[in-house]
Amino acid sequence: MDTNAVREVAAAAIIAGGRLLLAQRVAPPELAGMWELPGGKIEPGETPAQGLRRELREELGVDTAVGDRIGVDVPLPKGMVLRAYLVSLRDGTPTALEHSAVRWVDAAELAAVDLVPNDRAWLAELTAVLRAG
Ligand code: 9L3
Ligand code: MG
Repeated sequence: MDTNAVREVAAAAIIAGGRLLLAQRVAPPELAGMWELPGGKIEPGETPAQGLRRELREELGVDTAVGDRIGVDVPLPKGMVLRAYLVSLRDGTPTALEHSAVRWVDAAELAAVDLVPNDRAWLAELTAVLRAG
């Protein structure tokens, strides 16, 4: 078992045309139906950018470019940490391959959406980026 390394879960803030892409979780039961920034666990041997690009190919069927971090580190159970990255689309149309739906939201819609509790830590920064462009 990996006893030293902090396992990172990376989440993507994909922003285009002043809107943010959200994906609707199907599991676990307490999160099903809620919206999140797509992403997942970085595997040993992957950089966060490599792992997040892989997750976005698997979950959304898109090729992406991973940019700067945004917002705070969010502690998760079992010593994991959740981090958000600004991500741009390079190829493909985001499709819900592992979620029940995807949607694009503007700043006002983001404020009203049922976002998973972890991701609410980034609301202020996400809203600022959306309002800026
Ligand atoms: N998680 C929270 N917010 C997110 C993502 C991508 C993930 N935006 C949490 C949910 C799980 C854990 O991180 O507890 C692992 O994520 P996944 O592998 O279920 O996507
Ligand atoms: Mg995931």
